[in-house]
Amino acid sequence: MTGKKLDFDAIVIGAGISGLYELHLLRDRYGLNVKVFEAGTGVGGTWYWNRYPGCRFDSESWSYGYSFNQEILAEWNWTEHFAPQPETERYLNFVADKLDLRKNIQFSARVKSAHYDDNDESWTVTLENGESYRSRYFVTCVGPLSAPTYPKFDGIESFEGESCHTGLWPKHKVSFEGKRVAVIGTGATGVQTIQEVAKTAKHLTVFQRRPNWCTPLHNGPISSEEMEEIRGRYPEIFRLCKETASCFVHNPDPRKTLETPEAERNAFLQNRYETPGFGIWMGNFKDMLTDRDANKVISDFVAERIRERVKDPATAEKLIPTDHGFGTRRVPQETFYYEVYNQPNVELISMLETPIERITPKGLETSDRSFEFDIIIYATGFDAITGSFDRIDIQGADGIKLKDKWKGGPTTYLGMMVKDFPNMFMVIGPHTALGNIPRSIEHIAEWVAGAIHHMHQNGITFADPTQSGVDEWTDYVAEVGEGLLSNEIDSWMTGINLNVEGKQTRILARYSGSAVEYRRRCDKIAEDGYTDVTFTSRGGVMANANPNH
Ligand code: NA7
Repeated sequence: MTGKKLDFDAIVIGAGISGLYELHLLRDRYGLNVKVFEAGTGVGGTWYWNRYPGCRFDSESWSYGYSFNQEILAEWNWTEHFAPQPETERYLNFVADKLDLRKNIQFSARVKSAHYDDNDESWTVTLENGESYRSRYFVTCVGPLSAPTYPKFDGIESFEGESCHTGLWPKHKVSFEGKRVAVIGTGATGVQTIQEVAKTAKHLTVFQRRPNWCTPLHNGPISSEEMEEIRGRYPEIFRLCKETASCFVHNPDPRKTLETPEAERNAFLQNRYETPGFGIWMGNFKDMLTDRDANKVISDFVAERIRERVKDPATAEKLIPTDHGFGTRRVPQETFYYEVYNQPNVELISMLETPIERITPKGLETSDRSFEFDIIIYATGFDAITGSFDRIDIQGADGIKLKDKWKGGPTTYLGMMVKDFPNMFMVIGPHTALGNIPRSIEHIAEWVAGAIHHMHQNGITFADPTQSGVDEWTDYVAEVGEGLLSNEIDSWMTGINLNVEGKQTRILARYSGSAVEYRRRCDKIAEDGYTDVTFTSRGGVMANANPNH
């Protein structure tokens, strides 16, 4: 043991939705000395970085905000059912002020490395500016979609116009008026960007590789009377989110798709198509995401809607996915997205037919044409789930690197702990329930804070999950993912990112079972005294809370 003084009880990385709540819990509920390091200049995480035009929720705003604080619920008014990014960023600033969180957050502080010290059971966290701090507990709140990735096109640096990645969007206003704009990528982000840029750009060229199944968001304003009515329903809304598999307000329909009479089925699908938000994805026939024939029914239904909405039949066909069924990749939610392709100022280029070969100083070249642009927008996604961990040099006991440990895919305990990375906890790491994410965040942040409090209170200085606990959890994550069509498809949800070396093979990136069962298991483990976690106190006294394990 070195006996060096620790700077903090806990260091948290990230001041997004997870980090803000974790700080509040550890500091205000449990009285710990906490420091948060945040790379941005403000709070918000995802909602700080993703300030691209058209960025907004796909979750109902009123089901997305924090549920733990009555004053926040009473005082904050959402103005749209699916709030735009500026409103969400304002909301998270409001929360940070309300809970007086800023004083424990160091901004513009990107973490470069985090190393566990076996000698005194602490973590040393080093920032890019060279500053270094030590703490007993180390909590990652780095977000599952926070490591933006660019395509590896030749000449990408040579472009003389303006170019931006949606996940690193500048704070200044980018005007598209009179400009020739390219958007590369048509995931959830690209779709939101495209429908916004198309409103003002002189010309917009969309470069699409694989098309996605997009469905209408049906956003609308919330009047002050309606907000009061929603406020009255908060207990009911959050209870419902606790009961659904995905933490959304939508529940799947238990009927079997093919056993439902055709007319009734079509009426239901039409109703789903007209329902705001993810009703069509999370609140559809239950077998749609597991049964290929059922999935084909809904895919055909949505394909017909695309054909109805896009005037040019050839363009419509380019927009209809043929390599995956509806809902097996993340469904982008749209507002007149397909109608954009009826506008004379918008052109769709299928990169499956004519791939981009290089970026040039004036624009880009595909296999059959060259284009000139004033602005190129990269809506090319993220090195998801493990990517934000990979970007930090995280080393556990005996200098083992997390990146190496997870080379063949992550192994975790409850998605919150990793064997040989003692005293490290993850809020939304791999193998956790995602869905309507703040609902999962609240639960996981509370579990993690509870475990840390347990350690702190009992003088426990070392916590590491057992190998058998990790194996069991990893097997369980695999088991609940079986039969789910989405796990047979390449997407960020299965850990694929063709722009990142080593991310070409599908992995078990997330827990794809029910969030209700996820929480039940985690809570039972905590109640039983953190089964399958080895606890020790400095000086060698075993402090395992559960004598049976
Ligand atoms: P996504 O969903 O990963 O989408 C990225 C898009 O960019 C997708 O259309 C990709 O095509 C395309 N892409 C990525 N790299 C390339 C290259 N090299 N060439 C051509 N096209 C490329 O990211 P989003 O940001 O839209 O959304 C991520 C999540 O954030 C979203 O699900 C929400 O939960 C929030 P591909 O499909 O790989 O052919």
